[in-house]
Amino acid sequence: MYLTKKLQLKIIEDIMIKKVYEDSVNYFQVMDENGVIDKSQMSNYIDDSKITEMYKWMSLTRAADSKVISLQRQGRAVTYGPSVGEEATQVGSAMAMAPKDILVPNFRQHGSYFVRGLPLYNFFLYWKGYEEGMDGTKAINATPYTVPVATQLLHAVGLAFGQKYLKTDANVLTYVGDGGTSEGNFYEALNFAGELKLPIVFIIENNQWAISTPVSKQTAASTLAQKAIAAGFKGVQVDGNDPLAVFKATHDALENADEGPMLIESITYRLSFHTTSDDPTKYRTEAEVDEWLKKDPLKRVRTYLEKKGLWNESRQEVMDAENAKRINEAVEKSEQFKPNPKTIFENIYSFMPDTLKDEEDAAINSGFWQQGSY
Ligand SMILES: Cc1ncc(C[n+]2csc(CCOP(=O)(O)OP(=O)(O)O)c2C)c(N)n1
Ligand SMILES: [Mg+2]
Repeated sequence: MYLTKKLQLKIIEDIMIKKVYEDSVNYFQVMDENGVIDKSQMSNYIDDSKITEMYKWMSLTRAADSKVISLQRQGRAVTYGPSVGEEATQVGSAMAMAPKDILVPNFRQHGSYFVRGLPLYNFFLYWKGYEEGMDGTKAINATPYTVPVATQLLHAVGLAFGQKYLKTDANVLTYVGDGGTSEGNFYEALNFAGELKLPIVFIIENNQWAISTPVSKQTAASTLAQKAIAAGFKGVQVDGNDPLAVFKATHDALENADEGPMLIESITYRLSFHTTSDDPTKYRTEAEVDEWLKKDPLKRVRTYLEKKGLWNESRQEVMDAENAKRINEAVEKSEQFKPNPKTIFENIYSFMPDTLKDEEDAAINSGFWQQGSY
């Protein structure tokens, strides 16, 4: 019998090649952009009072965000990366944590900090430029903001390893941006977490941009969630502008974290600039932003609550006024803060090297600041 070359190859392929691995990534949403809920997808731990709470946290986050931007524009705050548009990812996930769990953010998860209980005073103090603001993270089981992209992931993995080793029963929740997934640290963290089956949940806050690099130029992979597969655990995509979906994915992942890690790719959008020193009009269109404005997490949750009779304009006004009052008080308090200039020298090492001591003495002697006057 004569067999074409193609057929011969096909027979060889059938005999010689077997599929050794296959996986898939699911995407899910609970509340759509019109505020309509798919009840079959809803977490048992969510009810209308929780949804109202989510709305309040997201609103506080947005209000605090615009306050720092305004302060920065007046020279009263340092460079700041806003979270506007990303509140559902932050609030939805942080609300799924137990108090004992540990939060390891990057530099943008302001909403997660608020939900965990970081005082507004600490937040504004930090963004005024004082590291002391981050002292408040100890009390809320969180690590400070981390600016070097993706480095927080290995810290998070170390913390998760510690929890497992010490059998504390606490889990770790950490975040990384879409850009951060191209860092070596990201792959190393996933690999460790997978191999050691650590109690950790990774959230990729995929806001579509890494400064001016769009996610389409970040990777050839169709999803970022699939990157978990190579590390031996599951990845899932959620609508990151839907706090209910983010809550559910995070809650499920934390509940099963004793069996190992989970990667959640939260699809959201950075509605504002990367930081106060960026101008996004240089690299993206207004039409793109307009499309995402329709998916604004605050808008959809408010629509839902209003339809249910749980929210209205007068409640909104009361909440806005309360938020503004709390924010202004915190800003005023942070502006009273008297920094200790010695921290420039003393916060670097656990001990004071001689060379640094010499620099400190020289600074004092030069009258750069008067010792004891602070
Ligand atoms: C190791 C490192 N490289 C570069 C930078 C400069 N940088 C700050 S944020 C950023 C982009 C991060 O994008 P992404 O991970 O998507 O997070 P997003 O800012 O969108 O929240 C870059 C390149 C940095 N801070 N750290
Ligand atoms: Mg990004």
